[in-house]
Amino acid sequence: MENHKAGFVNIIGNPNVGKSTLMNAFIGEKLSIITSKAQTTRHRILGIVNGDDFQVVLSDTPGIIKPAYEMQESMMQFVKSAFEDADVLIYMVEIGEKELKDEAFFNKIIHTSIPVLLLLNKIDKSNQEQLEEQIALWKEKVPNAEIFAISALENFNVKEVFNRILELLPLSPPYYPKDTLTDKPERFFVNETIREKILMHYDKEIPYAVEVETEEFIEDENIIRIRSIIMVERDTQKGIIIGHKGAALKRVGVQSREDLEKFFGKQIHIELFVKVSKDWRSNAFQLRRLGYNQK
Ligand SMILES: Nc1nc2c(ncn2[C@@H]2O[C@H](COP(=O)(O)OP(=O)(O)OP(=O)(O)O)[C@@H](O)[C@H]2O)c(=O)[nH]1
Ligand SMILES: [Mg+2]
Repeated sequence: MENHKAGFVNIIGNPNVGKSTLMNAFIGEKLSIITSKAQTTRHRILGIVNGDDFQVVLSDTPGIIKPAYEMQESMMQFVKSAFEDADVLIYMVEIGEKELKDEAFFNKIIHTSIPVLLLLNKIDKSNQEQLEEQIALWKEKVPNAEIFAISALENFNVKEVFNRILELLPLSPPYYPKDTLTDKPERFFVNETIREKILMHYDKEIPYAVEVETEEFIEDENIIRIRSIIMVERDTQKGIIIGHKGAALKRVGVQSREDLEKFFGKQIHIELFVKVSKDWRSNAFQLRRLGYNQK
């Protein structure tokens, strides 16, 4: 145990830059949901990589935004907490991006005493010239960071980043039992999988007006029976989610089932219901109940 290394590696950055894609690439499992829409991640999700002599506790966080309603305020609290307990900070940017929309966070990053790895992501979409220009730009903006050009999607340079993390981690016993993969319960992954399908298939305000809650998760030897509630803010949204003759909701159910069967390695039976909970995104009681921390 004397040579054991362990620590927290926290991933922060603007929405949609690929933070969750990176986390999943490190873990080798689909822990965090990924979509092309901004604000896909709403919570802080831990993903743990265990080795004989190390434990890397990664944390995926929501993209940094200026909060417009209470749920987003709570999302930014998750980002702040990720700052506070980091042993290594990963600041992720994507090709073509200029800087963090939130100046206060940006200042924290450039002045922190924690080692910062700046990951320039999505380089599969760039050419050599653009890449060099971007690296020079970020060197100037975040002089305290080590820069890695990566593609989280194509798993390019991800291993190199991981090796560097191992070098930077302090000597420490593990924080979690060595077979732990995440801090979130099974129902969380059910909720998130369903929410991912909703983000993928609906537009405008719908993705942001939806929260999912799993009421029943009953695991038998060969099958898991799930009943989940899709919560929306308005009656009109309920109609849109269900769709003509229930076809839209059915598609969400079928695709969620397929993903969850892979994730849990068991047959899944899933029932979905849609419920209106007026303005839940600004309702302190609902937010607390749904696991968003309140000040
Ligand atoms: N071309 C390319 N696309 C990527 C790469 N990494 C992520 N993406 C895509 O970028 C989009 C956003 O990825 P996410 O991992 O959900 O991004 P995020 O930073 O977690 O986003 P939020 O949770 O909304 O803050 C998805 O469509 C990904 O497939 C990459 O290396 N190359
Ligand atoms: Mg994310």
